[in-house]
Amino acid sequence: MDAFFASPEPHLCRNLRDACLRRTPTIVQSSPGLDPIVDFARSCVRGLYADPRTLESRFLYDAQGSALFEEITRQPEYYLTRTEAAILAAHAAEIRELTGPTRILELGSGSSLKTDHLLKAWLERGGPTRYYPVDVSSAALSAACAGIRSRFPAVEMVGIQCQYREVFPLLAQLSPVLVAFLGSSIGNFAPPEMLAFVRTLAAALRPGDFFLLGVDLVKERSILEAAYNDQAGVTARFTRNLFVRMNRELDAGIDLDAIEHAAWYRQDQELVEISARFTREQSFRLTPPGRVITMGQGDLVRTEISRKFRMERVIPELEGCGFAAERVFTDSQRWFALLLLRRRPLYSPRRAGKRPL
Ligand code: AVI
Repeated sequence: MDAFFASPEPHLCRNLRDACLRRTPTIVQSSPGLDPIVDFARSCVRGLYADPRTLESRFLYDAQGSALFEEITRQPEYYLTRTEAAILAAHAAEIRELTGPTRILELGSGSSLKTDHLLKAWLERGGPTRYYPVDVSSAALSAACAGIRSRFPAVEMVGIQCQYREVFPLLAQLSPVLVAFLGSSIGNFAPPEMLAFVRTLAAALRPGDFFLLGVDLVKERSILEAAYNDQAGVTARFTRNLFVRMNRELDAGIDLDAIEHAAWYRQDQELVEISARFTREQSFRLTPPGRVITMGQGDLVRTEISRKFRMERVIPELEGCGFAAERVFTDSQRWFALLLLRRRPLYSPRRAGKRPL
């Protein structure tokens, strides 16, 4: 397979190169940087002292959180996953037609189930199909790799356990590549973060490479609020799991019975805001660094935002970051869209006279 890789992430590169040379489905991890517990503790302290109180949503995806998220995707109210999967099923062959025989790298791959449609379309056209799922959760990644191994033994695959950005330095060497970022995970970024992410991705790709992006579209409040307040209470368990994790990893001793899930649509910002509400006053301490945090009755801690998009706004934004929209695929209700974007050449005629990207 691919015998290359050298980048600012030497540990990741070396492991990835070795994995590719061995031609075995392997999981490689990013370099051990900050201790994950210290990272989590610092982020929690920073977020719980901030105004408004906010926790970083990346910490929702420990092994339990990733499993709960998979359960969310199967809830009848959570239309996102099945709508996107149907779009992929209908258009994967056309996507393969448009991209040609690229490698596929999937950011935040989770269970990788929807990716089956892409892998099938790639395999059907013959030639090697190379797939690189990237996820922060090693449990989710191992399960996804095992599943793909059994469903698609012909796929050459290397799972990469790291945060999204850590993999960017490798992208140029994976070219020609299609980077898939599905499920509207981009909606979990605040607007400036999203733009920074897309710009960095564009800068890391070679001109002509592809970005397949799933975005959830603005729709009626009742549909959105139902999706984030499922009857079975799985989303509530997902939110509460962040505090379960604080108890387990940071010895916080939080009374979990005094935490309820709250999610509502903020039309002014076109996003679903997801929070944990403390129903009783309580104080707790996170170890390390051992600071006391006091929450009053009714206090909210925001755990996620989930932005909803309008095509007429998001496409120009993405184009301004260095991509050209090649094709937009959507469902009959226009609830969800899959955007196939292409990294523009560094000097494109469209930008003649403007600052080069
Ligand atoms: C991962 N992400 C796209 C989900 C969403 O819909 O924003 C996370 C989620 N949180 C609660 N339900 C789903």
